[in-house]
Amino acid sequence: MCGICGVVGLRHATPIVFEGLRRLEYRGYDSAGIATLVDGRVERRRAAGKLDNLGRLLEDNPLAGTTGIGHTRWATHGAPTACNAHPHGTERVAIVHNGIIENFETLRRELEAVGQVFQTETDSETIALMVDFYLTQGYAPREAALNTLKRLEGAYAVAMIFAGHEGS
Ligand code: HGA
Repeated sequence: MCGICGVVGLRHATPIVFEGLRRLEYRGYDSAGIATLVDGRVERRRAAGKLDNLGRLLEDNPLAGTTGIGHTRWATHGAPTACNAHPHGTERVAIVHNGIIENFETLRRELEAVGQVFQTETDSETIALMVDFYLTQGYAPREAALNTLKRLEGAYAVAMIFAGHEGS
């Protein structure tokens, strides 16, 4: 079962989020990832397999920033690959998701029709690309998130970070 965690703080976020994911390991997972805001930009690191794989990736490619989200994934939609690992997102937003979006196929078709390009096989990426779509339409992050949540069917928990919005 997935685990999600996030931090908005003054200290380096990655070690805190990583420790949060360690504490969630017992739930079982097939891949893991972390996204932070670095100088206002969304940056992600994701790895298939054990958290140690993500740890090695982070040693080679450290992730700065004081705002971050993390995820341990137990795949329901899409193979357990690094590409399908959370966080999902664009240059404007990154999200982690626990649960299943029952109506993701409908939402995916809608988003593709307005030009959003999917990179994964997951139901979760629909959340990221719908929030991203609303952001491009001029909605503020909170409104973009709320508009998106209204469209989701299923059971879920989500955490999001927004480019240029540290501390929220
Ligand atoms: N449906 C998402 C998240 C899976 C999950 O919450 N597992 O416990 C996915 O497949 O990535």
